[in-house]
Amino acid sequence: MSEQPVVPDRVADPWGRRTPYPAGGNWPTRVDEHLVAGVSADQVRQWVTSACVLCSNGCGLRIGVADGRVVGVRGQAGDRVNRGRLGPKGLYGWQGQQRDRLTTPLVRAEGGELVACDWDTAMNRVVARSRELLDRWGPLSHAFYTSGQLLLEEYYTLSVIGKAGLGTPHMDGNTRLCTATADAALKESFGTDGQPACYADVDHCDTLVLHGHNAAETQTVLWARVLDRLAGPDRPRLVCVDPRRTEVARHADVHLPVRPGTNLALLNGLLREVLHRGWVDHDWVAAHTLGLDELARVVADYPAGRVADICGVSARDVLAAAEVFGTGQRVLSTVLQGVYQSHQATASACQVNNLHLLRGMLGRPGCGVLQMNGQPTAQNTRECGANGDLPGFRNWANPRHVRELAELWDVAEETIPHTGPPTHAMQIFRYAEQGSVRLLWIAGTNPAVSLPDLDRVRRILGGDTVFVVVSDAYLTETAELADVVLPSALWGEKTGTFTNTDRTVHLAEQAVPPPGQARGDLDTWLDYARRMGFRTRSGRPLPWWSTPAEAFAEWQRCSAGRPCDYTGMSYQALRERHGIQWPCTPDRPQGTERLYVDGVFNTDTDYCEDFGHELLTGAARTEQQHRATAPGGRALLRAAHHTEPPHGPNADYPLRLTTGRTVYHFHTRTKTGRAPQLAEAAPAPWVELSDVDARRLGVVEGDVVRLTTPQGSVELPARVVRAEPGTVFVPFHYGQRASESTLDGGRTHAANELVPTGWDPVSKQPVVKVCGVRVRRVGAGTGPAPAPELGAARRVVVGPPGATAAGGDRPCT
Ligand SMILES: Nc1nc2c(c(=O)[nH]1)N[C@H]1C(S)=C(S)[C@@H](COP(=O)(O)OP(=O)(O)OC[C@H]3O[C@@H](n4cnc5c(=O)[nH]c(N)nc54)[C@H](O)[C@@H]3O)O[C@H]1N2
Ligand SMILES: Nc1nc2c(c(=O)[nH]1)N[C@H]1C(S)=C(S)[C@@H](COP(=O)(O)OP(=O)(O)OC[C@H]3O[C@@H](n4cnc5c(=O)[nH]c(N)nc54)[C@H](O)[C@@H]3O)O[C@H]1N2
Ligand code: SF4
Ligand SMILES: [Mo]
Repeated sequence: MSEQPVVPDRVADPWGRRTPYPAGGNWPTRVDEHLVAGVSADQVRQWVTSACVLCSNGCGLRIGVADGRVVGVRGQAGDRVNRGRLGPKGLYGWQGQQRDRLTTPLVRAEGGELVACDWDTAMNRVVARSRELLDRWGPLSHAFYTSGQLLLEEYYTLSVIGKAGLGTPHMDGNTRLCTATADAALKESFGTDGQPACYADVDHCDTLVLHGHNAAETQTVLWARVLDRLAGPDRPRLVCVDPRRTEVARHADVHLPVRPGTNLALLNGLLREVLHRGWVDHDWVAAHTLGLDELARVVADYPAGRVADICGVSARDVLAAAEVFGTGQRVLSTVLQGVYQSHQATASACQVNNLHLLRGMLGRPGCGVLQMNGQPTAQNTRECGANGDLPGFRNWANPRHVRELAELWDVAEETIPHTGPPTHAMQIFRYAEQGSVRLLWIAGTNPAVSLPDLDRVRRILGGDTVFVVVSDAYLTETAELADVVLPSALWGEKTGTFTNTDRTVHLAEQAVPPPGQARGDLDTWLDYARRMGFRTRSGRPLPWWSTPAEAFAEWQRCSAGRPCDYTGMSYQALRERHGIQWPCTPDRPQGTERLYVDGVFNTDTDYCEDFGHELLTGAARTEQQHRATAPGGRALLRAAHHTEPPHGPNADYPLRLTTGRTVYHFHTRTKTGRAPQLAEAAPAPWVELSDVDARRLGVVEGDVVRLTTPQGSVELPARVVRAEPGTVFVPFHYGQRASESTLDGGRTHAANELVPTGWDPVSKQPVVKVCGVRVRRVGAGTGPAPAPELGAARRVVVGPPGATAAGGDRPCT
């Protein structure tokens, strides 16, 4: 055990030194620290409580402040999530906050350019337009598209403004692109959102199954925990389902490199084996679930041979994976974007829940499902209703839930939108395109890089049908298209809470003031509400709170009695305990490690968050239909047949394009692209081609290739990797702006130039993991592709720097 900080190089080694431990042991502490050059730990005047906001792991840390500026970070030794560790983004990413910041509001001038102004000018412009539209067109003219990266207090406040002030159902987060499927699958199977398992289950499990989750690159500290178990005395078995040869795949006992878009066939096949081989806890299933007969009937059609044909893997490996899962005594499964960003996303994610339900493998140490989150605060977007849902996992179709909120907010029930489902992000953009959404407020997201079909997104945002307000800290690709840009304070410049994947809530305190006139989003939205004059029935200003602490207290009231109950927490307790898991009530102040330990689920008709959907079509079920099945606390085994991806490969576009992440960058790189260590580690985009496809196309490492889909085409240097043929991967991080120094002529090479619009019928999550693509060689490059030399992008061949694959290179083991 070491509590002495180590000063690591997390670019060369993203996971750091091993600290092996046995099953049931405590994950040892290892404190990682990074201070800017020239500053030593004893020069740090203040260490401020916080947690990392560069992924959903939510690693506890402290922010080092000297001379009024942030000079470094140190992992929090006592934190249950990371025990002191930080990955590359956590250690270095914050430095990007110190460059190129917006310091004044901007408004679009007569001549079309954005010009600096003061807050009054900018807010007056927003409020004048907002009033005019409300008077003439009503609340449906307004939409909000926000984030999974703001703070709980901000989401809750926005949610109240949107639902009780304006009364618009058009509110969503970029969580729609991120974890809408986690949310949907948890509701379908268990009745409400809420993560059943927790990270401590890594300590106890004997088997791990990662579905479409490149944890090694996307939750590096979670992966370090797994590596420490793999290196310890009771090594758990590991199954990896991922088309690419990721770091996870390299460590796996069984790697299933499924074709993108075929998860459901595989999962149905695994379920069939589990049933067939009798790896089922029949008593538990009878007592705690509904729907076994239907599930058994559907999955009977997926023998291993058929699954192998659909997924492009060997039947032997399918059976081997089923056996590992079926014979494990403590199995932990994780699910992420390889499943969520696909056309049958919710149906597939539900099958992972089903695998665990069949084996009664939930709610015990080492047993459970992590329907992962991606963004640091995505859980709060969902629980506060900034994704359009009603706060506290309330059900919009349940009149009693609507009444509770109307009483809490002191507004008329009719004000709160509840006559239909909330409007999902892609539909909001469609309404903006058609002209019925006339004011679109975008905060904490960069859709001009992250949404599918960018050409269309730019046309919508840049057109004159919709007045676009952007709250961001940088002049992003999206902000450039706005009518008004509001400069935002970032992490460390404001105070509030957020909740990670395993329900751990952290307090993130203000360490330094924001630059120039930048402001926290809470202040911006409260300012808007005040200027609009929103009131409760009794005439109080709505919202009536002003500070983060007051907003938190209001949220606690709203969460009372719901699954995400925060009533037993306080800022002080969070400061002292570095992370508390909800539900946390006055009689359970320590929080709750696992949900559903008693096998009772949140499916009671009066309590559940949703009455469920037909998984294949997305058709919603009514309260009456739900009540008729009388789930009464039992989990629901939901089934569906596999279908081919609608935009999948065809004769013109024969390969499968999939998109995703590299370890060094966060999304559209507004922070990581400005942090020197990370920017240098992955300076520009590339495309990964399998060695087999590369040979067929006459492509060697570093050659420039053109990728074409019906949406568009981009040219990128090729990284040749060892992988099953047929799949092509492009990182989605690289838009136009954050790559100033590295891209030719400012052209965008964003993956989303290529990706068509489409979404899962239940969660409405856009499909960005599979579409058909054509690849052609354009010419020789200038050396190896600018891709990392580790993780899934690792080269098949290595040579001296600057060398191409031809001549003298040796195979990489
Ligand atoms: N370094 C880094 N870390 C991050 C982020 C980041 O931008 N950078 N973002 C955070 C966020 S918001 C998110 S949502 C998470 C995402 O974390 P992940 O989901 O782990 O990341 P992705 O790279 O999007 O996709 C994971 C894997 O899905 C695989 N895949 C593609 N198609 C399929 C398929 O059909 N089936 C299966 N089984 N797998 C498939 C891809 O090959 C890829 O390796 O990462 C979080 N952490
Ligand atoms: N092709 C393809 N597309 C994808 C994905 C993929 O795998 N492939 N993944 C999808 C997923 S999972 C995600 S999560 C999205 C991410 O997509 P985006 O959300 O568009 O990506 P970010 O770069 O994180 O954008 C967040 C923005 O918020 C700003 N910001 C940060 N903190 C604050 C704050 O406190 N206040 C305000 N106002 N602004 C702030 C940042 O500067 C940045 O501009 O991309 C999605 N798009
Ligand atoms: S694993 Fe995620 S939360 Fe932890 S340091 Fe890395 S980016 Fe931050
Ligand atoms: Mo995400």
